[in-house]
Amino acid sequence: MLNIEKIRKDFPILQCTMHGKPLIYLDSSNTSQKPNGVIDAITHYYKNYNANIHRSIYELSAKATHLYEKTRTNIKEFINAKSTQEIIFTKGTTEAINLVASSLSFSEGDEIIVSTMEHHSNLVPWQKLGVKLRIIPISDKGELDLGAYQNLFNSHTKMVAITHASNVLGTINPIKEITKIAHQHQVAVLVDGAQAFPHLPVDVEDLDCDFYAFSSHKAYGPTGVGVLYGKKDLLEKMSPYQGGGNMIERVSLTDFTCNQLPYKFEAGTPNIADVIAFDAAINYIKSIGFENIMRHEQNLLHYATEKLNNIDGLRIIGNASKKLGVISFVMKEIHPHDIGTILDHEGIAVRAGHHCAMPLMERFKVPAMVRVSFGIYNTEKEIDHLSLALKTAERIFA
Ligand code: C6P
Repeated sequence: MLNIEKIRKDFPILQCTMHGKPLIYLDSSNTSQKPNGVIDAITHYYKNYNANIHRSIYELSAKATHLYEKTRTNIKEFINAKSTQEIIFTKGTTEAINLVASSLSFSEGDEIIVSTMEHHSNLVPWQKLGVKLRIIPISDKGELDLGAYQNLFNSHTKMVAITHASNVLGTINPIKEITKIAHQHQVAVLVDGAQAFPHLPVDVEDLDCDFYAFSSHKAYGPTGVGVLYGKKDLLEKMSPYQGGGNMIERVSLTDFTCNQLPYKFEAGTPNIADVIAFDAAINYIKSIGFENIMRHEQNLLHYATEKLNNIDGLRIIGNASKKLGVISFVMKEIHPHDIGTILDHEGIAVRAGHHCAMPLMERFKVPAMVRVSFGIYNTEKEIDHLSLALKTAERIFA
């Protein structure tokens, strides 16, 4: 059994009060809180190793480079990639998807298959290309219609870009099956792993996806860092994303040749401190173990679902059979923003709005939803407080 009280002590922010009440943080899908090890790693780097990487021969720079590359190796092993050349550091999931959109060559008439439950980050980069998007519909429970998916392929299909887990519905999509079908049509698959990566084990070899994008800040790591995993043969064929230092092998006044992978896609001075601290976040997750994380978050999901279902006028949106610890809901007569404000005054942080998934709001015919999302530090007691606050809101508005 996990000792959650001990885990909570690793997260200094959880000792804070908001509006005079203890903070109840239920917005980990937005960004997770950070344990001491991650916060300390940032300070430690600036106090002891601050130097630019890959450029200088002095010891300080060599140390910084070593720590930066250590994170890459850790991530390669964590997601079971074949080589560190397949791990590209980006600003986050959004930049990782934009990198693929701008570096793979697309032409007029190409089609990309996406789903109704995509975050804007997995829609807009493709829309900007002017290609046609073909949409996988979802059921009222919030599950993909895989039958419809199979019928979307044709000779113009260039890519499937799909989320591993919905940030609104919590639905965990069957990526292995989706990839298998796409590959039968010789179509590459990009997986938006922003939500799944912190909560379940990701094995890119087993999934067999061609690209997998994720962010550090949702996985107990710092903001401003993310990863694009890509199969080496595909990355080799892609053009560089940005031009500048580090991504080149040789430059003349008229042309350049590219550096080898992964540096070809890492132009300029990267976010060194935060990449190094991401290593501490990965190690933190490893120290708890996904088996424990998933058991705890699934318990919270079931406990909270039961509690919320007992509140008059509250409707949960997204009831997939495989869900992350995410619950979105609406309440009769109360706007989600009002619920967010009422909860805030009780010290409870939730997200209210369109959750960067406007097409999904349209699908469920609501302008906005309230979302609670769990991390390893949440407790049933916090859910009791949430439930009580929602019941009070319901009484006030009734
Ligand atoms: N979702 C949420 O509250 P970045 O901002 O690049 O780290 O992640 C973007 C992103 C991409 N895909 C999915 C499925 C996501 O959930 C997110 C971020 C946050 O749901 C902030 S909008």
